[in-house]
Amino acid sequence: MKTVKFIDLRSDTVTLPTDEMLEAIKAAELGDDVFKEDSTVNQLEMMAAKKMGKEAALLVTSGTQANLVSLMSNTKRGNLVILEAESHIYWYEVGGLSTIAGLLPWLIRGNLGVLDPKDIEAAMKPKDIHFPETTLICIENTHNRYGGAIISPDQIKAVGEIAKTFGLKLYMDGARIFNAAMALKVDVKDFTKHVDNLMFCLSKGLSCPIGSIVVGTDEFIEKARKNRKILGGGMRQAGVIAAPGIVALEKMIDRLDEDHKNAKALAEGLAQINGITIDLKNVQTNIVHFGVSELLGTSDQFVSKLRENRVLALPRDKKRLRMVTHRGIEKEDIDKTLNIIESIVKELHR
Ligand code: TLP
Repeated sequence: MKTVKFIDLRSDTVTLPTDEMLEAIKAAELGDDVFKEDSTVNQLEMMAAKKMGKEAALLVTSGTQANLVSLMSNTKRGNLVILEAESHIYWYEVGGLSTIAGLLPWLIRGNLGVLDPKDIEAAMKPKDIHFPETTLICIENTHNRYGGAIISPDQIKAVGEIAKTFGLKLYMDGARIFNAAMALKVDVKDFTKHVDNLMFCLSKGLSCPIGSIVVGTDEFIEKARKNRKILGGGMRQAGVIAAPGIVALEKMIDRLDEDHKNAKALAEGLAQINGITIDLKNVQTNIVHFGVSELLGTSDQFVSKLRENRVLALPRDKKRLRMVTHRGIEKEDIDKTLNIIESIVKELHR
């Protein structure tokens, strides 16, 4: 039976591996990575560290594990961690930072995810018996809940400077950092040089089936390796995960530009449709957020309507939807999606 094709705009996590990735998995030299003997993993980790301009890297199972391992490796239990109020770590990672890492989140609202150094300064606690010790600031780039907004190298630098002033570490959830670099047409190191350590995902726009990578100093990565093991993330013949990761770093970064162009075309098309609200200047990478008017119903209802027409999206909140472009979504899928939305809107307005 032929499966019906959906235009899946829910997330770039739905991307499937390329044929070259599947071939690379077959051909990969494998070993036991807990003994550091999987040469394919070792090769990927070396490549990743070099690309990010850091000493070492560690392959982990997911973005969530990467963030948790990094939080644990940057702090001690009972520490206070400064996070942006809409951060993925705070919203979508099951509170692991508190339940597992034993950390107290201190939320600061940024401007499209960009923290103001003055707000960080104001949040700092004096050395006093009542307060936990603040040790870490986390930023997210691109910023998921702000629709893929970019934090520029200069903005990171400013946060890095205030972090240094107070003796704090700066960590970046860089799940989509290559999207940020592609959009600004700069080297990824322009961002990473201002943070102590970071993670990025292989399994999103880069199309790998599994995996994220934590990057930082040798000392930090050794701690991260131990914390990954505590979390049950020590893997054996993990070269089967690393092999597509190598293909991704070599071949999949440049094509992110296409996703950004498609996101822009989608956003511009949506802006023409009656009852849809969208802030075009906030569509900076591959994520598109848009609002639906009262007449079009709630975002859940609109998502269901889209699904009936074989377009998949996610509700961002009660009145807004999220669509994400990625490999496998072509310009013609964008045109089809816009046509479908237009006809749904016409029908609902009748
Ligand atoms: N984000 C997913 C969902 O969890 C919402 C998505 O579809 O966007 N950091 C950032 C900035 C992320 O966007 C995500 C995934 C993660 C971390 C976690 O990665 P995974 O899903 O691999 O645990």
